[in-house]
This record gives sequence, structure tokens and C-alpha cells, in this order.
Amino acid sequence: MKKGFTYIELTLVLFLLLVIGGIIFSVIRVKEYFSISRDLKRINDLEVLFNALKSYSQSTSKPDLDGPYLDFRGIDEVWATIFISVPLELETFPTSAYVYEERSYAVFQADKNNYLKIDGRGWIPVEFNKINPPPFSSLPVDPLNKYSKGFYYLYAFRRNPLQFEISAALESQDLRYGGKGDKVSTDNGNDSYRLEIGTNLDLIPPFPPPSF
Ligand SMILES: [Ca+2]
Ligand SMILES: [Ca+2]
Repeated sequence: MKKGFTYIELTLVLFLLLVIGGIIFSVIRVKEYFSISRDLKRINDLEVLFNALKSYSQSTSKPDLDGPYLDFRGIDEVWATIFISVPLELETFPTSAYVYEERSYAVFQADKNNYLKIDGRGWIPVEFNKINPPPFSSLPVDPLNKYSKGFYYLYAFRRNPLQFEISAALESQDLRYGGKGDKVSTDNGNDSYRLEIGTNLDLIPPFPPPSF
């Protein structure tokens, strides 16, 4: 009868533990790597959208930040509206109005055949096709683009004076809220979990934090 483990058995167990640990560690690293690459796309998209909105506002004689198909959607107008990048058919926004600090906002979602369009029918209803040359051929959206996960882009504007804001949540451990390189709570905006960019960072009220 054998007592305890032999040297070979112990070595084998130790070896297996190391292999399993290594695999788990690699999976975490690969996951983080994908999160970082998605965050880099988000940061880039926001800059591209910011520049596009700025050049549209400056190059057009009568800029209309809710486009030809919608009216009175400015934060300072009757249908104060938050525009979200998730198309209607993919996921319908859970409530008909988003309420924050007793103020209620309409939420606009484009339909799936139009949400990427740059002619005023996209999720940002601005006629970017009027810029010469157009800054992009289709509107950028979040690489995950899911409201239930907390990853989507938001846009809102003010008519008078003309102001706009766009935002995205970041997911990598480094860049998100509380991370070493936290980019979301350090942007001087009013939402600690989202990266905000624009000419007024208080137009969009804070949204629920993403589930990591
Ligand atoms: Ca309009
Ligand atoms: Ca922020």
C-alpha cells in the first residue's frame, strides 16, 4: 500500500496547476487586450465625431443639429432629446423618457436601416454629407453598442447658443472609472463613467454605469 504522494505525482500536480494558472492569466490578458482596443476605437470615434460636428457647425450657414427630419430636439427646446447609437430593432430603450433630477428627456433611436446614415437619418440626425468632403461614409457607433451592457454612444445639442456633446463608456481596467489611467472621471464632464467630449459637457445627464 502506497502512502502519500510520490515525488512524480507532486511534480505533476504542480505542473498542472502552473499550466491552468497560466491559461487563466492569458485569458484575462486577452480579454483586457480586446477591451483596450475597443476603448481606443471609442476615443478615436468621439474625436472624429467632435471634429465633424465642429466643421459642420462652422461651414454651414444655418447649422441644424437635429437635421431636416426632426425639430425642437435641442436640450433647450420643447423635446429635449438624448440621441443613442443603439438602433431601435436591436434593443428598445427601456423607458419612454429618461428622467434625471426631475427633468425628463426624450430618447431618440434611429431604425436599423438608417442608424449609420450621414444624411440626417442616422443616430446623430445631422447632415454630415453637406460637409465637403464628408468626414466619414457612415456614422461611428460603439463596438459593442448595447444599452443593457452599458456600452453605446450618446449625443445631445443645444440650439441657442449652439453647443453639442457626445459620450462613450470605457471598459478597460486601466482607462475606466477608478483605473490607473482613468479617462472617464477626469474629463470635467458630469458623468464619472463616461468619456465626454463637446462644447458643453453638461448637456447630457449622467447615465447608469456599465456592467463590467
Ligand atoms: Ca431640424
Ligand atoms: Ca466623464
